[in-house]
Amino acid sequence: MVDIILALDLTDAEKAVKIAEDVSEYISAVKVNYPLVLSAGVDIIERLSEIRPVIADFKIADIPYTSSLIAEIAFRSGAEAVIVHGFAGRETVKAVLDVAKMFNGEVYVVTELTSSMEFFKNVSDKIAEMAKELGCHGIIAPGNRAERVAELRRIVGRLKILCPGIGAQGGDAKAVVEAGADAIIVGRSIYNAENPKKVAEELSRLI
Ligand code: BMP
Repeated sequence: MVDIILALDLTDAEKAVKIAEDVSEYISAVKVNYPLVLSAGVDIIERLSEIRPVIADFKIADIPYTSSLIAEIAFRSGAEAVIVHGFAGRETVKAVLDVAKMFNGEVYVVTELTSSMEFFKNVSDKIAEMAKELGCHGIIAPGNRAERVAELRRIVGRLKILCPGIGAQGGDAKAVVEAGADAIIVGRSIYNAENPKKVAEELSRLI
């Protein structure tokens, strides 16, 4: 079973909540990122978590101490999972994992970005290995590069693989599912659609 995670990169809290409600039956979680939290406030996490579990995509990438503070705010606000940048190093990822354990939360590690491989080449495989070694819950892998999803799957074994980059960034949902994704992360293709519910329903049928 492959999940759809809704990426709600909106700046209007009411619109965000409405779309999450509209498509809730087709999604397994809502991913919030800076655009929504910085405009609506961190309380939006709790509000959305009444609809579906929330993944706080703060792409934490700081020193371990600061990273643990960010993770703690996310979990205290009701997030079920946080996303951390693997390039920040294992001490940072470990610090976030320690906080997650206190909240029974999950940690997902960004291996490489969908938008650029400029500095990730030769690094992302090592990040994936680290995520597995440390016992993270999963990784974020590029849904617009299905061949990389397949390679990263070989590295992380049974860890979860969540893939953004579907639709608006050119990725094909079916191809990443065949490559081994556990979930696709979809934003603009759903929330900018005239009928978000219809798009979510079609995507769920497709995968
Ligand atoms: P969209 O479907 O509108 O392209 O949104 C993709 C979402 O996934 C955004 O929230 C973005 O921050 C996130 N994301 C990404 O696109 N590529 C990555 O490599 C990692 C991400 O978290």
